[in-house]
Amino acid sequence: MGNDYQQMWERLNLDISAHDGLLTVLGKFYNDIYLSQEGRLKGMEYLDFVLSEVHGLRIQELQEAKAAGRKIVGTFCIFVPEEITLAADAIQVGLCAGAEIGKEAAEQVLPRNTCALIKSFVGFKLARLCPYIESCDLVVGETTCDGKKKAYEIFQEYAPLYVMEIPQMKSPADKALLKAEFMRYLERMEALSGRPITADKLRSAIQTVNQRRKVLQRLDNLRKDSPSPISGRDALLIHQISFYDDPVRFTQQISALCDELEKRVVEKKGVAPASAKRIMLSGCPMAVPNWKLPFVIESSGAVIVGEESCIGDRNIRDLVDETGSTVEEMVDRLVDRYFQIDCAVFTPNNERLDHISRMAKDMKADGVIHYGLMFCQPYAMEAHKVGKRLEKEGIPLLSIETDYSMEDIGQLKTRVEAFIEMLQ
Ligand code: BJ8
Repeated sequence: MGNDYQQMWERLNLDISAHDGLLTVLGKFYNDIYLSQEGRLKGMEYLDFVLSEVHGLRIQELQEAKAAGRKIVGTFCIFVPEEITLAADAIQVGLCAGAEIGKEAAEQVLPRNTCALIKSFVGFKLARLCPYIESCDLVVGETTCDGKKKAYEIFQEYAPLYVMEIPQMKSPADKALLKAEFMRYLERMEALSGRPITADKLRSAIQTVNQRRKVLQRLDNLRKDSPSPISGRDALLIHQISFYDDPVRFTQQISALCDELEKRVVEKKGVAPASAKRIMLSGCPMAVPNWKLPFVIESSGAVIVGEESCIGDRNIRDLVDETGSTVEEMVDRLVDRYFQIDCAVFTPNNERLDHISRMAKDMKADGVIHYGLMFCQPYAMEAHKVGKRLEKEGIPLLSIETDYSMEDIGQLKTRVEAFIEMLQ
């Protein structure tokens, strides 16, 4: 990246020297954690390219789309229905960030005991580090955890924010609330884009997003095989990039990568020996470039075979029924699908326990590592119930809480190595 995009970044009012610092750290991190892996799939070259251009070419594409009249919508949660965004001819991008770099700026306006994910997106905005946020015509927040919903009150002073109300329970009244909120969002998107959302457009958007989910399901299904044909780091990166890339192009590329994976499965060619312990991750989402724990796990000789997380299985598990014929019917089908999301902000949330247990068995995981971001109450509290359920099922669990700093990496490594040793 570099000079070619300098003018674009200046136009977006980024802090150029801080942004250069971010790209340098990101590049080094990527080299150490990704490019150092051996025997990677040829198809990963596309992901390497997208990541190397994540603040370059993709931002340029967004700028070109804006110039052609399309709107850019940023989100922080998988509850925001991308189908409605796409049906308004807008582009949706994920804004969750996984780096510590804006922390100081964030702590000027947020309490220090706020989870790293929230601090990161607020910090990226305040420190002028994120070309995605700066490209957005609308940023959609949601009433999920308390940290996020209160942070949006501050964030809206700096960005064009819209807040979607997400229920916290799963009664029929909650479902009706979600539908009302999806209809309100649909109207907001029509107003933003100046284009009506027709049944044809919504149907086509539903198909596009379903296709992307299906290809990611195919990827994760192939990880059930032993030896695992792809590293957990690479699979996580694919899930992460699904939040930034053009959905149609991404689906084509990952489909080709899955063809390659299928061959590996037939040849029994794995990224680690069949004896390597298989670990499933469960818990908070890991946004780019939060690769710390996956790196610790895989550099300790284990392989990650699944992510029970919003950047992972929770985002792709359910498809939208494509049979609706009117806009309202299709919104009902969307609500049916999104209402199944088992985020820890819901109470009770026992479906998640069932999913974790089923997924661990499907993926033939030897153990589960529950990943919580420090100060994330919903997932920290739920870790207790996850522990009890897995104990009953005889599945070993290690529960970890961490943030985006590198200070605890030695301690994490010791705990993870001891856990893997215990699985032998
Ligand atoms: S549907 S998981 S994307 S809310 S880690 S900010 S919960 S304090 S990210 Fe999430 Fe939607 Fe749920 Fe998924 Fe709060 Fe916890 Fe921080 Fe979190």
